[in-house]
Amino acid sequence: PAPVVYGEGSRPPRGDYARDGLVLADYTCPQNYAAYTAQDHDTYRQLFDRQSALVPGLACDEFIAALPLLGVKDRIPRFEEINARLTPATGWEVVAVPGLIPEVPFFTLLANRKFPVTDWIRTPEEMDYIVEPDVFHDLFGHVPLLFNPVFAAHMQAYGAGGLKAHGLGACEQLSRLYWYTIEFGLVRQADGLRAYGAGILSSSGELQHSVRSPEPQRLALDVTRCMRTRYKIDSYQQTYFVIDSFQQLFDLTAPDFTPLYAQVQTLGELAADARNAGDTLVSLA
Ligand code: HBI
Ligand code: FE
Repeated sequence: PAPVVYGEGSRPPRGDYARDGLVLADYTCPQNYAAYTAQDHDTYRQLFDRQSALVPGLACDEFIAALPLLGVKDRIPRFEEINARLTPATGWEVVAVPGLIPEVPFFTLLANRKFPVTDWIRTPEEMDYIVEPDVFHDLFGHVPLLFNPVFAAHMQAYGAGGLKAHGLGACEQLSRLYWYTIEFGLVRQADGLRAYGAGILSSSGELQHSVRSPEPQRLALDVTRCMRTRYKIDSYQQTYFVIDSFQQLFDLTAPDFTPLYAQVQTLGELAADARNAGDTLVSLA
């Protein structure tokens, strides 16, 4: 299959896409549960135990409330075990994919409330950092918030918007919105800043950094500013975008983005750490 372009830079997908004809046209494949080794299950259990101990006070309330709904945590879950709870809750279904997939199949799955979950897990050597999403990043980072009706509706709308963006040649701009919200977004709660982005929630180091460090700048989410802002895929973010609620995220991203894409073209791109007049800074306190 074609190499997958993932946002700002393409990298060779790691999964086994030619799995003797088991990878379908929509890039989904069966979760080959028997292929997991005892080490794979142990890696999942260690990651889950370490990360769930870190989330109190750093992850948003909705994530904390939904995390137990993943069910098993001492082994890699069977995706149908998760779907038994997820589908009745918000109509979403977890489907297995061999890794990063091209943007149109990705958006198409989201638009149909199917969340693509990579079916392999990292090696023990990659415990602290992995470039490409694996089953732990996808299940621990992304799936709990799919139990939240407003966030689940946003994710479906994002998929539909992605198919429109593809038609407009605006996927790179939309991938920045995905990056700075669904992957690395922060939310302001009454008791302070919390993480809701999957890339943060599944990272042992960035969870603390994103919510507590004075180093990065934090901006109130403005969709145009966000889509102008380049990002790096292999270091902590230098800029985080903050929402006040998932309802606000849904409302901000509901309108047709066509005029915003034009504005982004006119105003031009900004570096990941750019300071820009007109930004609304969000303080740590
Ligand atoms: N594929 N499996 C998978 N998971 C992702 O999160 C993903 C993808 N392909 C493309 C992609 N994300 C991003 O480029 C989106 O912004 C489209
Ligand atoms: Fe992700």
